[in-house]
Amino acid sequence: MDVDNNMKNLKLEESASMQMDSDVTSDVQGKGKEKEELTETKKKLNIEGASSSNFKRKPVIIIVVGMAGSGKTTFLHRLVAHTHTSNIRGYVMNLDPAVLTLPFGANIDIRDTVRYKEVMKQFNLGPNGGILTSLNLFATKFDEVISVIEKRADELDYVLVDTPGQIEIFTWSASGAIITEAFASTFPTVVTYVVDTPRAENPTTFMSNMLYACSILYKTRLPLVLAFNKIDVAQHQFALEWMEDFEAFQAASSLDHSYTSTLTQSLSLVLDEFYQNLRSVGVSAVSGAGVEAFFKAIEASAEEYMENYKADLDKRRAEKQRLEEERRRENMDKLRRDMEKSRGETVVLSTGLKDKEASSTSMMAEVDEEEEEVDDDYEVLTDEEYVIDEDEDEEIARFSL
Ligand SMILES: Nc1nc2c(ncn2[C@@H]2O[C@H](COP(=O)(O)OP(=O)(O)O)[C@@H](O)[C@H]2O)c(=O)[nH]1
Ligand SMILES: [Mg+2]
Repeated sequence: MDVDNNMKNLKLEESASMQMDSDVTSDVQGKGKEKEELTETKKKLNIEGASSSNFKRKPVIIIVVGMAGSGKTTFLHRLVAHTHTSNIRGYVMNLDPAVLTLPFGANIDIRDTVRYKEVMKQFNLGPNGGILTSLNLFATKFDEVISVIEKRADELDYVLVDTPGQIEIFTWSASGAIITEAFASTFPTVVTYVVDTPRAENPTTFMSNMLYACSILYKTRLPLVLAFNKIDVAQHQFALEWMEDFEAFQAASSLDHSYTSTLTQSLSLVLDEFYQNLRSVGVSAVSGAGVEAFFKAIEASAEEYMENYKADLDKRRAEKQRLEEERRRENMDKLRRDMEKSRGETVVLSTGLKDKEASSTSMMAEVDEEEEEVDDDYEVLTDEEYVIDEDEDEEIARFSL
């Protein structure tokens, strides 16, 4: 799996750094533009309205997430090595802009597109802000990434995706959601949550990992595979036991009488349902143990994706589209009524952001053209502009869902 020249041709770097260099003069401006671009990308990717007709059964996308240091990158390296020896055709994507060296050659690397240190300097950000902003910038070009993979779809079995060290940067950011949804609406997508097994021997650490994995499952609504990593150091049998039998977990956590232990015990009851919904495998990124079982779990999850998740995704999309159309129709009716009321004459619409007193009279006011131009308390919109504005608001509203 050598570095793919196709990706280089995309000139992602050029466009992203152009965006950084040009009119971004302050944080606020930068963020606004970023948001605009993300919204635009979402439109381009057609995430909301993607039809299932362009959906492909292959490659299966494996998004690897997990706490910092759990071994995501090392595990990915192991998976890449496995694909080489077993004739599996795969693509590797690195989404961690801050990683210094990668043990594998990534076909698509965020670092080829965005320079994280430059982003930190230009936007005056700390390390986490820098990683997040870099990911946002990359997400604005994600439609191009998807089309590169689409072109290669027939030649690929898997796309392995490494995510930033700090889990929340990917799992709780708008760009993480955009990237995940873009994948999931085009290919079968499975999330792999990597657990640091030796550390998870502590019941409280185990519980924080499970809660995190659970929240990712419900947020992404994608099949999830738990990869208990580092089994060369500690076997993961205890974890399987805790997941199957909450009494065993309670017994282990009751040794400690702190508040967290009581909370942890209660949570184990809640998570019972969650445990039924996933597959878990023990792996070692260092020794290579469990990799075969891992790929089997991925295959089964991809099947499950096609059977359940895909249908659910289509249903959610159709429902969202229906609601949007309804909202749009209501807005159009409102606009028509307003137009009838004004009998075709220009009216001043309130932006809702300005001085209340002024806005209360704004709808009634019939203002003369010159006055409108100088008065920046009001925004005069033509019918067409009004409709466009509504659409934009909706995009932003959907985006924050
Ligand atoms: N013993 C052992 N160490 C591992 C294994 N996987 C990763 N590590 C170590 O865990 C540390 C963090 O790994 P890394 O892949 O950078 O974690 P990431 O932040 O999740 O990408 C490194 O020192 C790795 O050598 C494993 O399976 N066994
Ligand atoms: Mg890493």
